[in-house]
Amino acid sequence: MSDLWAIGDVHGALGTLRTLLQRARLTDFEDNWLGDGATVVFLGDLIDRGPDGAGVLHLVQHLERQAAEAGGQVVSLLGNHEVMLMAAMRFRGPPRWAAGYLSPGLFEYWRQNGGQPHDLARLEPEDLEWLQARPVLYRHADWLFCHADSQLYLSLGDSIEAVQNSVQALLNAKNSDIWIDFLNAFSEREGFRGRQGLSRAATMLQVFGGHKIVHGHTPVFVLQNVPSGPYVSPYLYADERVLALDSAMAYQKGAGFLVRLDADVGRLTRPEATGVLDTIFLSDILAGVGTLEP
Ligand SMILES: [Mn+2]
Repeated sequence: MSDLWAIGDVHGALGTLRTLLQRARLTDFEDNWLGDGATVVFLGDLIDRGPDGAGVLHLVQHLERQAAEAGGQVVSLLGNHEVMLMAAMRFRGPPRWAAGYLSPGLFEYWRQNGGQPHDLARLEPEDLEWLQARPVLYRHADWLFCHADSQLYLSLGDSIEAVQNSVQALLNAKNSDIWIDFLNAFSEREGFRGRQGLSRAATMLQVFGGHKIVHGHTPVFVLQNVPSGPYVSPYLYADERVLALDSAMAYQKGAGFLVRLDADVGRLTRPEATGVLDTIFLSDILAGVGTLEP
């Protein structure tokens, strides 16, 4: 099996992302793909909150092209912030939006949730097309990747393809109420916690395939009830069937990790193992390395 890497919510933290990718030797210092046949999965929420969401989006698109040429693969999932951004673009329509002509304020909703108007100014129609085409679920070997620890996915279909089709239909809806309902369901958290969460995770794996779910969306430090910071690591829970990877890299100086998942899945089942082989922490790399997002 070829190398498999995953990274949680980047949220505009372009400098951190570049450092992590370079350190993993997935890119060179000019952001060119070095990963050969590797697969890198981005778990969604590339944009908003941090300083350079548009830059992150364009870097991921660039790597997607270069990886494909080299026989590798970059997979970038749909996150709720991608949906929020699309809603903001679609239902903006100033000055009419302000008068409630098109929407009850999806632009404002996006902005209040970390939307950065300077990112919008740098996005092209092709970017919107790219966002609209994001995969919602992705399965690779034993891993099932999704953005959110939400019940959403099971309500959208009983196969990866059916979920994709449902989401495509939602993203084509002209009625902003449909977008709002979708966003509310997508923003739910902690759906894999507790007894109910355990059975929900088991059902998801049964329906969509795979042995473990990998998600972003809810920062690890929130799920673990620990202080945020650079020493937070991937979190395996729900009977070790769910792996959380949102490192909160845009929130905290020195936070951020990139994880390699192919090396030894068995190791994840050992209770004493903290995470996965070859986790690259920003805190390990930082001495003297560039600038970090505030
Ligand atoms: Mn999210």
